[in-house]
Amino acid sequence: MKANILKILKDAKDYVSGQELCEHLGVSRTAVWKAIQQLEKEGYEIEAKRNRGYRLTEGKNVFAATEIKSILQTEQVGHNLVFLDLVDSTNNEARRQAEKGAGDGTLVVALEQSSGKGRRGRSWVSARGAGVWMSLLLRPDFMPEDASMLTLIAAMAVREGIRQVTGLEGQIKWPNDVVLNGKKVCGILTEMSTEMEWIRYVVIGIGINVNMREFPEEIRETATSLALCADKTIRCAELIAAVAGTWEYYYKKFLKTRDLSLLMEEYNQMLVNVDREVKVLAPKGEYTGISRGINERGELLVETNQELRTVLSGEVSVRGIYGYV
Ligand code: BTX
Repeated sequence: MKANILKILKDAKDYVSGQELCEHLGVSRTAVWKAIQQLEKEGYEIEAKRNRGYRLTEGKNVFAATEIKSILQTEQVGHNLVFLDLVDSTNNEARRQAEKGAGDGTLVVALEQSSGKGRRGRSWVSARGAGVWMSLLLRPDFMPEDASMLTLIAAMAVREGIRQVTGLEGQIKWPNDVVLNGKKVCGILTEMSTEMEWIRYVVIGIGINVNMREFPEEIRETATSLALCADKTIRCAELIAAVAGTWEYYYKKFLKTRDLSLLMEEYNQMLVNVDREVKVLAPKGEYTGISRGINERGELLVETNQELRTVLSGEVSVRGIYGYV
């Protein structure tokens, strides 16, 4: 109900009488009043005037569940929204939610992570309220070997969500980073639980540096944020809604063919280092070659001495030859 009241107040831009809100939502005046109080606690400024009703003061940058819900335009993603103040890792929380039976499309968002995770035991810096730290729970009915493509789709969704909200044109660093000005602005960690040949669930963890202005020493050279690139504060709730919407758009296309054949052309346009020399750091040793973009399975094609090698995600890291990107 809070999100509905918020939506009505946002749309009206002027006073809305308590009576109107009651009638619209089919609840009592006391219930409306209580919801307004809760919205104020979340950080909204709401004027209440006798005989006129309630009016929302515009321009407040609120990062809370109600705000996200009031602007989400998805069919499914985020309708079950778990919003936490502090959590170890939103991926861990999404897994706990999955074990308790949470459904496909559940979205876990936290203001802060105490042990944000990267791949292979690395950690992810997740400053409080300064980024989007979220995990999407999926219960797909395809095979485990198809799941690595989800990371690529999430990267497309983030890249496009960033563009919609900020106008910034990021690039994808295969398989799981989004970069701006040659620096990492987003990392994606996909985890899954399988049983025999079947996926029980997949968790796609997305970390986007939004309003961070400074980074710890060890990532200062390689990390950036949207605020630094756009030179303004960005609304996290708006970004979450945009990424959730673009995710649904791309994921639907993926489900039509269960591969990236409808997406690879667009993906390759977003990809950094296409037709340039890259270094592949594989477990059996490293080699260099020319990146030729992905195929319909999401594998990276790297040309070496007239031979076209396919690089599987998860197996390797890829670097441009001049540093991180
Ligand atoms: P990755 O293993 O590709 O990248 C991790 C590496 O990136 C670290 O070792 C460090 O060098 C660098 N790094 C750490 N924090 C940041 C940061 N904030 N910005 C830029 N570079 C950084 C990437 O793994 C996958 C990250 C997923 C993070 C999300 S947040 C929500 C969800 N919950 C969770 O625990 N992880 C995911």
